[in-house]
Amino acid sequence: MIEDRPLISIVMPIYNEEGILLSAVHDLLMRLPALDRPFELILAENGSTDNTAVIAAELAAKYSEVTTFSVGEPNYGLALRRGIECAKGQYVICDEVDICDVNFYWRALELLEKGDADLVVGSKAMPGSNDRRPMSRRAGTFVINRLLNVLLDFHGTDTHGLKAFSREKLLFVVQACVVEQDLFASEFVIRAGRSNAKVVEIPVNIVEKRPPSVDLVRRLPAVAKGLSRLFVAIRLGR
Ligand SMILES: Nc1nc2c(ncn2[C@@H]2O[C@H](COP(=O)(O)OP(=O)(O)OP(=O)(O)O)[C@@H](O)[C@H]2O)c(=O)[nH]1
Ligand SMILES: [Mg+2]
Repeated sequence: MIEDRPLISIVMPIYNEEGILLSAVHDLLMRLPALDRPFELILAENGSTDNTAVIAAELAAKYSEVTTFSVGEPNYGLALRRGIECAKGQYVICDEVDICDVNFYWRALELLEKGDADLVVGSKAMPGSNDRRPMSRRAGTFVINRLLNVLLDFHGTDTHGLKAFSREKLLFVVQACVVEQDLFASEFVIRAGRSNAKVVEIPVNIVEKRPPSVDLVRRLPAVAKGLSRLFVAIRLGR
């Protein structure tokens, strides 16, 4: 039975994932009890054109720990943000359906619970990491990170993907973010780093359960727009 307030909220944006959603969630639900902490799993859907929303609703009906919502058009950042805002847990873990890395949860929770971090970022690009995605995706991550380093004075090695944080300490950062789509996750990490929060990167092993669902090239206009908006907001303060 779910407790009134879970300790951990796992927020997972989902979009056109009918191929792996059911098996990924079942697999995750089998492994989560080992954490020995009450949890909730929030499936944040928007704009899917396949059966993703229906499967998510069925999972929510079947498992008391699972909830789901759908918000309008495809928008990764908006889904993540809404999920974080409605999370009930003290700690929020952001994961992706093609990753579901419980090993990251363990390591991140240890840092959060000891007070050694307010935000733990799973880095695919720091020493010790092992990113087994296709070369084009790794190149994309490299280019985005260099742009964030140069344009936004970001000092870390990755912003997208696995994250865990104290909701109480970082909700104000989420609410200060101005971009949606893919760059929301980057803005969140960068703004957290510019606040007083303790941000710690840890290396992760990435093996995706399927190839990326959104074409890299089709994402470029939204990423370029988000980067210029972020430059104005963060560097020029407007
Ligand atoms: N709600 C929502 N979820 C999305 C959207 N796009 C992607 N997702 C979800 O976000 C997670 C990551 O999506 P992927 O397509 O694997 O993105 P990725 O290529 O791994 O991203 P990188 O690791 O940065 O290269 C998955 O759980 C997707 O279902 C979207 O528009 N809306
Ligand atoms: Mg992926």
